[in-house]
Amino acid sequence: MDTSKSEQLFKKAQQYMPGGVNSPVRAFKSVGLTPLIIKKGQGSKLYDVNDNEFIDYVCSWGPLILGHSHPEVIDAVCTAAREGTSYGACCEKEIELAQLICEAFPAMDKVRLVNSGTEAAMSAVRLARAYTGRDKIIKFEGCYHGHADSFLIKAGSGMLTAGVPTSPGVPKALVEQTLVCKFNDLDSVKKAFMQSGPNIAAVIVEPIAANMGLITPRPGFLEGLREITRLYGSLLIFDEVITGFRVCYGGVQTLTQIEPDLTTLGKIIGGGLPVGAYGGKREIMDRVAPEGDVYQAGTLSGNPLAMAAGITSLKKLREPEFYERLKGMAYHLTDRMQSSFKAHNLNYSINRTGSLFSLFFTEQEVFDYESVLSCDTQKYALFYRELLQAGVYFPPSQFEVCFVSEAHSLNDIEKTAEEVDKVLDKI
Ligand code: KE4
Repeated sequence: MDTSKSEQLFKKAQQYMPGGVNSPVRAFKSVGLTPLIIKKGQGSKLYDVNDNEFIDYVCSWGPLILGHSHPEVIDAVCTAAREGTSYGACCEKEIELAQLICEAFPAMDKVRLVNSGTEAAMSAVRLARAYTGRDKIIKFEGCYHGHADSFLIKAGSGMLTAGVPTSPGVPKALVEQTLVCKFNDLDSVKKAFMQSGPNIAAVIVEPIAANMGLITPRPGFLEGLREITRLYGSLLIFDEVITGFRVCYGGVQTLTQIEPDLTTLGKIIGGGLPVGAYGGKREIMDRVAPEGDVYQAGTLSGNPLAMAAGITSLKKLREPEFYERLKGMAYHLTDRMQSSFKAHNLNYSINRTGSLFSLFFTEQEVFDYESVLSCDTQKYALFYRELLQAGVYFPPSQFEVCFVSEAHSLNDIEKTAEEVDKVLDKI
């Protein structure tokens, strides 16, 4: 496969941007390749600057549940753009998106729109600290809530990929305010609350972890978090930046009926443009300025362009059988891959839920951070490189998840399954 143009352009990128990228996980370091420079996304496909075509399972890390350049989303963005891209003032579209989100999340009386998942999570934590008057938070090993200082401790996603789960530059005083527990291990949470309970403002959790590969909560784990936070008067924050509108027209909280105090969203609600959100019960959200005294702001928050993309996308997700169709495609593919593993006497595991899945190159059952660390990342890198050559674009990290979009056809699924089988022959 000729990727010469990507290589040339990436050299230039490295002159002007650290690592040649604007987000580390795109750097392809862990899979030992030069990143592809993408020219176009269309439906389920990505095209690089050498016009190589790939079936895309990254989908911009989750936002593109409708696939690339969905005609109705593009039309809505173009129409909005003709009326201006940002007013720095209230607009009707932000009200419409806020209403759509609150109607889809019963635990949300009110929502504040921001520009990224990081902004959403950092603002939700600030709000929880103000509301409770406490400073400490609990996060989980391998979970990722964006790059705000308080979260860069034993974090997942690009940090886990780079093997640097705790970032330099975070002041010790802040690190001490973040307690790290084990996902799917309630005892580790109980221990933290016994030690610091009265000082814990919030527990923030990805209710389905998707930044150390996909890990679903064991029965009782989320219920236990809800119970212990209530007991100690701490807030429970569900970080649904990935799972929001991905696992259903709502979130994990909709599927489990477990109501967090605050929810963070991103990705899908922006339809591919930069949007994040945090929301919850009125008595908490009314502490946010200018209603309350907890400050948070943003020049481009609620801009009409991003709102148009988000509104159009969410309305498409309300179509009957949307999520059932998506799950059907993803499960068809993962069933085929599971049988390929077996046919090659590989006891590797696949975790899946709805249109999300992860292949884990380990013989162990993967249910927490430790078991994820047993993965053979070199083997994943080899698998990745061969699959890319075959025209299938998986996430360039063992610790990210694959996404299926509405644009993925049965042909895409069959081709992917066949190419995975051939790659397993090779490696
Ligand atoms: P952003 O600031 O990247 O919009 O969102 C941060 C964030 C918050 N919470 C969860 C659960 C997330 O998954 C993310 C971001 N996800 C990663 C991929 N797993 C973004 C990809 C990247 O960093 O380039």
